Amino acid sequence: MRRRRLFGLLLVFVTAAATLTATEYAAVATPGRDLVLWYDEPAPDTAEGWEGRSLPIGNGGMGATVFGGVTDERIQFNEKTLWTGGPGVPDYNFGNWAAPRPGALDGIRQRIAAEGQVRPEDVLAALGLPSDSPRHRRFGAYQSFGDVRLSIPDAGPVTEYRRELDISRALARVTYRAGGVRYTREYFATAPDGVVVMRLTADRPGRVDVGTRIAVPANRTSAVSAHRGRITVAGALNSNGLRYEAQLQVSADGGRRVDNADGSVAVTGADSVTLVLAAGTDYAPDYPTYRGADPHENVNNLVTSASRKGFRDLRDRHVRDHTRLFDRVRLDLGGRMPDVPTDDLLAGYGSGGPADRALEELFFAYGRYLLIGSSRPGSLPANLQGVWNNLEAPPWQSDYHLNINLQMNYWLAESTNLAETAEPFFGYVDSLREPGRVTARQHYGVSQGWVAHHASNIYGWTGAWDHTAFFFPESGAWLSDQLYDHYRFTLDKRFLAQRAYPVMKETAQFWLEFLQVDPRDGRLVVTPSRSPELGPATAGTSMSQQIVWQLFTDVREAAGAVGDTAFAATAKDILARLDPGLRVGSWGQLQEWKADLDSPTETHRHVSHLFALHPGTQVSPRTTPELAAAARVSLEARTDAGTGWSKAWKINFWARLLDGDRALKLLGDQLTTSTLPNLWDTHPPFQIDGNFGATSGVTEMLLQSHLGTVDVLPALPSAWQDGRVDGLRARGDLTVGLTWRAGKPTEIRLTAGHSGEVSVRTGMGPVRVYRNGRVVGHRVSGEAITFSAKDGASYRVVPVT
Ligand code: FUC
Repeated sequence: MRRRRLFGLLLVFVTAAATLTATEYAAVATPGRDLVLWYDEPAPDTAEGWEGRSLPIGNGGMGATVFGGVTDERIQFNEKTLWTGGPGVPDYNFGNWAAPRPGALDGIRQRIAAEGQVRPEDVLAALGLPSDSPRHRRFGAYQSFGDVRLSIPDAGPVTEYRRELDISRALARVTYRAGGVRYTREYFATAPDGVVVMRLTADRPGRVDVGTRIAVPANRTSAVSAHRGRITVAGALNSNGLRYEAQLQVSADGGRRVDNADGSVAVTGADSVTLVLAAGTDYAPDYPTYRGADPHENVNNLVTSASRKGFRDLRDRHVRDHTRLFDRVRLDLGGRMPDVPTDDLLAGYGSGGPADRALEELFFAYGRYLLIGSSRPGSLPANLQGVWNNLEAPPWQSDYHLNINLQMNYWLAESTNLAETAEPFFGYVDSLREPGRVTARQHYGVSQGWVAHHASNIYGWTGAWDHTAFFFPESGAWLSDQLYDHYRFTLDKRFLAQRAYPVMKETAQFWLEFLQVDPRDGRLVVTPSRSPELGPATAGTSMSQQIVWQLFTDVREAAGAVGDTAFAATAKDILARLDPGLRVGSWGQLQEWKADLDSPTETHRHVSHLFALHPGTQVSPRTTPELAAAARVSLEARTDAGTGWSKAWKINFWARLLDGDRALKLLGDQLTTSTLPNLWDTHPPFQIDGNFGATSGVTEMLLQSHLGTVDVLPALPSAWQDGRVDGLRARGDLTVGLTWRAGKPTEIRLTAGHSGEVSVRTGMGPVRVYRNGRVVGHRVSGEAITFSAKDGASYRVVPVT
């Protein structure tokens, strides 16, 4: 409530006087007050309780989920590198054959040229991929590390129970009264110290009693010990011999601590107890062995040095680190957070009132929270479940699906000002090149470049699976293009020259050889190609062409920027001959295939042929209205139904179609039908891409820049009449804040990281541009204005009233 009043005050400031600086805004707005998920009961200690009700904390490499049981507390935890499969499995093959089989696709290509299409099974048979049964034995799966279990004596009936997750500070808390004592537990996963920290306190001295142990799944060897309050569990996975170790330091303030022979530690009569947990494996991201040092020393050092720091110091360092990222963006849609638990808030969504807006703000911010928690430099990227998995055989191995899911995980990274979180993603894409070169030769006889298919693990799996749905050699092109987008957002030439361009060029080299001339029209096409995960194998499937078009368009631009003129010319030549994958079909739809095969009743969750609309740049109502209209027809036909990530993608599509009301409708559908009580997205089951995709979608509603112009409030829903957002990023190294009233922007705040021309579609009519209170000249062209920005300077654009 207080926040709303302060925000009202803020709006008065903004409209009456000049803009506030970020610091002034932070001082009056007390952001974060509403950014709390809370519940009045523990999460049940069941699979459903984990999935739908436990509360996630993470530091990128490690994740943990808090159940909050009063007498039996479970903190399930993960570390990203604990995977079965890979080189430790005797006949690990990276998804390749023992011997190269170039020319494997020749017959299929000839048949497609003659007959137009073949069954996906035929492609699979031609490739003759070795089976990976039983159940992805070689590919492996991400593993639960284990559970920290706390046993707490029953202190009598519990009142005032509250379990919460403050996402603005990345702190989880459980508090309740029992037997006249208020008990509080705090939990956080800290990136600067590399550990998970928990503390139990009571408001009366000597009242903390707790038994502590670590339990690990049965699919590994394990030796457990407790010595001076340090629990150590170590062993190796049965699947692949990957060594693992977890240590938990139990430190009591007062009371008595006992190390038990079974590896548990008990504390009685303490004022408080602090627990510090670290975990690791001997995984290393190095092809082809993927093994490094035994985890013991690192885990031991992390726990020892964090335990020395003390709880408050650890918490301060953690909150500083988290808020440095999290506080960069603030969104206010006019929400008013009611005083109800988050599961009730979610269940009550749809009234259209300020509680809906509050949930939308929270859900938007939660996507950023989850990305900060599951993707930090020095670790692997966020997988299908971020970093959180409670199973030995998780859905889809909790892997890296590359035919939309991993890409979607990072759609929000640049636009919501969390570029650092994409570092593990960039590193991962880069790491696929080495194994991917072998696969390019093995599967296709392609001598240059690399390829990956629809899914990968942490052990360089770049071959295709022995399953028809999974032929998707375009994944590398799609992934590489997100490295280029980092350059477009930051204009970081060094990143372009040293990181993005080498990956993009090598990806393009694969396509130089893989593309074939379609004998029917002489255009370059991908053959065989499929629309993920639907329909026959054909030549020139729309998504394949659009992805390759985007890659060569961006490679051409990038080659120009780094001075590789020869390759820029090659890319130009390919683009002149490439089928762009854009056709309007018989019922007005954007065709999914080169031939008009689309069924108007097909409602498949993948809407792959709209890649050109989002995340691609080929189709837009601003530049290609007829194609955009056709995209709309296709999207309508697919309906608003879909799994979690599918709805999230549709938010982005509708935003790119500039239809804010429909985008909000999809966001509402996602909240009501694809979101669990802990606000995790559910496919079903839990899959984190939908969280990330939704946050990206909300951002696309407020700000777009993919066409080179800063497009302000391009898809503002009529329900979001008044609002404010700060700290979003636009391509061109711009940080953008917006204020709007009655559905119209009233102020645009831009800070330029580079000097240069800035174009803004203001949506304001005649405007003035100010820098430090002085008017800056601008040109008007159509609905956009252009002015010259200076590196480091801030600008304010307001309507002329
Ligand atoms: C793709 C999707 C599925 C699922 C899986 C992890 O294959 O088609 O729906 O999301 O990834």
